[in-house]
Amino acid sequence: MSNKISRRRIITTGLAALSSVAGLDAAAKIADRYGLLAPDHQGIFGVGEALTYGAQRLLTSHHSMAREFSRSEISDVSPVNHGHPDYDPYQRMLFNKFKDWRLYVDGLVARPMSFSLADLKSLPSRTNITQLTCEEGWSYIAAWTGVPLALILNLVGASAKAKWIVFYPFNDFWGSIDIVEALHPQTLLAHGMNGEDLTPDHGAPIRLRIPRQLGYKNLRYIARISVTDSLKNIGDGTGSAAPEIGYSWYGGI
Ligand SMILES: Nc1nc2c(c(=O)[nH]1)N[C@H]1C(S)=C(S)[C@@H](COP(=O)(O)O)O[C@H]1N2
Ligand SMILES: [Mo]
Repeated sequence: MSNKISRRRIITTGLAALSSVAGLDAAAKIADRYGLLAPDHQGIFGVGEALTYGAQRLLTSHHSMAREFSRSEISDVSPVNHGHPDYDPYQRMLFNKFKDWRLYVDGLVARPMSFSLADLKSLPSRTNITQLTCEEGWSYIAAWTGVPLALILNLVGASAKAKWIVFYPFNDFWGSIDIVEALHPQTLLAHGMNGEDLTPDHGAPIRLRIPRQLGYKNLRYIARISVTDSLKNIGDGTGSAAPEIGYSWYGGI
């Protein structure tokens, strides 16, 4: 409890300083209402993370869009960060051209569903030409085509209580995003890149394409998506595998 109060005070002080119009009380109410605490915040480092997360959420709102580019700006080379998983069951799925693959969507939903790749490709799609930026210092521009994640969440009837969307890929690099990011119009379950099917190295059969966040949030080779109101009991409770290797849960750019 005391831990919660002190965290809240630090965060709301930061919000008040940033927004300047809001007094401390108003900032406290906003932080409470939106639950502006990143799931991996803890101790002294967590405070910085929570502040950035809370401040960006207030300042950028639901509607801020990542920059989109023209076709002529698509990069000639699309780097790959480590290849696709070289072990079963991914290799088996790949061998069968993902005919046996299904995307499972479960959790706080009215209708748990699974989708074949053909199902996903038959849904309305969008193409965004955006930049993928890796935290290691490289980036490239590509055209990603896929189903808006919001559409999938509507199909399965995600609960109004939904706060986090958790992604389980074929490797152990699982992760999560919040519902605001999940419903953002540029957030795609991408099955295509530069007019072709997604290659294995770029995340086949589908990857999360979330251009407002750094490369490491753009999870590849997804097998299952789960909707939840709490990350506490998932993994170590910090919302992804990323904090375990030193990356913060929030990768906004
Ligand atoms: N499942 C999974 N997704 C992942 C990764 C990973 O190791 N496993 N690496 C991430 C990182 S650090 C980056 S920069 C991007 C790279 O995407 P690309 O290889 O398609 O360029 O994928 C991200 N998605
Ligand atoms: Mo990355």
